[in-house]
Amino acid sequence: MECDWYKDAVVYQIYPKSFCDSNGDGIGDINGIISKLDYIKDLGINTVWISPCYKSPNADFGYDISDYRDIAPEYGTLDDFKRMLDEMHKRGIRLLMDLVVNHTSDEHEWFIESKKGRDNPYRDYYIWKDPVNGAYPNSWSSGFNESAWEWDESSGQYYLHLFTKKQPDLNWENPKVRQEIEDMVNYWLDMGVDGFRCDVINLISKDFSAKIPDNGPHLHEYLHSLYLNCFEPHNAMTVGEVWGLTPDESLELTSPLAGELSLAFQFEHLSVGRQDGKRFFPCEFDPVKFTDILAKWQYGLNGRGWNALCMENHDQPRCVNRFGSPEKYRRESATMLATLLYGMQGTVFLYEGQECGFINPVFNSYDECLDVETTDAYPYMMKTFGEKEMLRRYSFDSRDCGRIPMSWNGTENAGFTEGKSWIKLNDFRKEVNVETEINADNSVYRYYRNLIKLKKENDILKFGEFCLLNNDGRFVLYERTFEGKKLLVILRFSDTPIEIKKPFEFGKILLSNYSDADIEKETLRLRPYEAMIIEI
Ligand code: ISL
Ligand code: CA
Repeated sequence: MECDWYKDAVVYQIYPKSFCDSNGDGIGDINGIISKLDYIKDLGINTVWISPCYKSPNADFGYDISDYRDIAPEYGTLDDFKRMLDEMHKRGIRLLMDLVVNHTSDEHEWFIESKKGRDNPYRDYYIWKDPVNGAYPNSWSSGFNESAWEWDESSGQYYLHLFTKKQPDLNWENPKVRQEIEDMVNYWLDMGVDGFRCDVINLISKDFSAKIPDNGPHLHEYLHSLYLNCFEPHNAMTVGEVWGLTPDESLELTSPLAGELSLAFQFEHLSVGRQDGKRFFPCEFDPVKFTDILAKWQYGLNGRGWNALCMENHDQPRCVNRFGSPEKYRRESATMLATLLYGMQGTVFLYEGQECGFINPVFNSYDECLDVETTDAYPYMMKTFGEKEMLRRYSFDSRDCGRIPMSWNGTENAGFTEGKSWIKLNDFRKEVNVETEINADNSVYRYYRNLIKLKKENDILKFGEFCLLNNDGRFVLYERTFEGKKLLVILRFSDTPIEIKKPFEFGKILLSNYSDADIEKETLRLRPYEAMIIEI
C-alpha cells in the first residue's frame, strides 16, 4: 500500500554529544556519527533525528541556539554535516533536524542586538514587557522552576524565557521573525534535509492572559504558513514535541486536512509512575494505566491521524528502569516494552541505546549531574530529601540518565572516546553494550532488529486497525486487523509468571521474546515479561 513516507519511517534519535567521539576530545561528533551509519542501517533504520547540532553556548546542551545556519565547532563543520547527510542518503536513511524556534540562545546575534535598547531594530524579535505594578508582567514560570521573566536593568523591561534565562523566547507576532524562521527552514530543506522534529512547538504563539503558556491563538496560523512555504513543497516530515495533548488536540495539528505537521508525539503514557506527572516524584507504576493510555491514543487517532510512538528520548531516563525490570529481567522487559509499542499503529521513534536495552547509570555524587533541569532543582531537592535520596531520584528519572554516552563496548571508555568523556560513562557498560548485544543470540538488539523488519514488511502491523481485547492486569492482548487479516499481540507486563486459558485458537508465532514460546496447549503459560506477536 502506498502511503506518505513519514508513515514508513523508523526513526532513530541521535544525541550528538553522546553518540560517538571521533577525535578524542570526549564529545561526540559528526565524524563519529558517520562511522556508525552502517550500524544504524543494519538495525533497519530509515530515518535519523539528530538533536540540535547548531552553534550553541550549551546552557541547555544545544537547545539554546546562537546560530541557526551553522554547525557547532565541537561537532564539526558545515561540510562535515553535508557529508553526513550524503552518507545517510547513500544508505537510504533520511535526516530530521531539530527545529528549536520557540527561543534562541541569549548569545544569538538577534538577542545581542535586541538587548541593546528599546530602539534597536531587533527589539521586537523577542518579547519585552514593562513591569506590571512594579512586578512581573504575568505569573508564568519557566520550564525550569523560576519566573519566566528576566529583568533587564539597562532598558527597564523584562524579557520572556519559558526555559532558562539563557533561552529568550522569540516574538512570533513579528512578521520579520516568521520570515527569518521560514528562510532558515528552507535553507536546510534546500540543502537536502528531509524534515524536522519541532521543539516545544505549541508554545510559539502566546496568550499572556492564559494561566499557562500553551497553544496560543496563532499557533495553527503560524504552522500552516510553515507548512505551505517550507514543509509541503519539500515533502518534509515533521513531528511536533507537544506535552499535554489530548488525541483531538493532536489531530488539530496533524490531521492531513489541517496542513500543519505530519505527526505530534504522544507522551501521556510517560507520566505514569510520576506523581502528577512530576519528574523526581515517582509513584508506583501501573502497567494497566500505561497500556490503557496507549490504547486510548490508538482509538483517538484511528483513521484520522497517525501515532508517533516513543518510550525514550533525550529528556527521559531509560524505559527499562521506569517500566521494566533493570536488574532481573532487563532483556525480557526491554523486548516486551518494544513489542507493546511497536505492535501498535504508528511511526516508531527509538532513542540511541534503547535498541540494546540500555539502563540508567547511577549518579553517586551531585557533581556527576550536568543537566540544567537537575541543577536547577538541586536546592529544593537537597533541602527536601537530603543527598542520598536526591541522588536516588536523579538516578531514576533525570534527563542525564539517557544522555550519558553510548556504550559501544565493554572497555574502560566504552568505545565512545579515546579521551575523557564530557559526562560520566555508564556504570554497567561492561555487561550491557552494543558489542555484546550484537553478538548474543538472544539479545535485545537482535529482537529490535527483527521487530523493525516485521514492522516494515507486514501490512497488518503497519496499517491494521487496533483493538484492545484484554488489559486486566494479568495479560495484555490486542488485535490488529487489515483487509480481513489479523495479528495478535499478547504479553505479560509483570515480573511474575501466570497461566491463562487460551482465549481462542492461535496461529503461527511471528515473533517472541522467549526462544521456546509455546502456544499449542489449552492453557498458556506466560513467563515474566513474555511477549509474542501471533498470526491468526
Ligand atoms: O523534560 C522535561 C521536563 O521534565 C520537559 O518538560 C522538557 O523541558 C520539555 O519537554 C521541552 O523539551 C524540549 O525543549 C527544552 C529542552 O530542554 C528539551 O531538551 C527539549 O526536548 C527547551 O528547548
Ligand atoms: Ca569529538
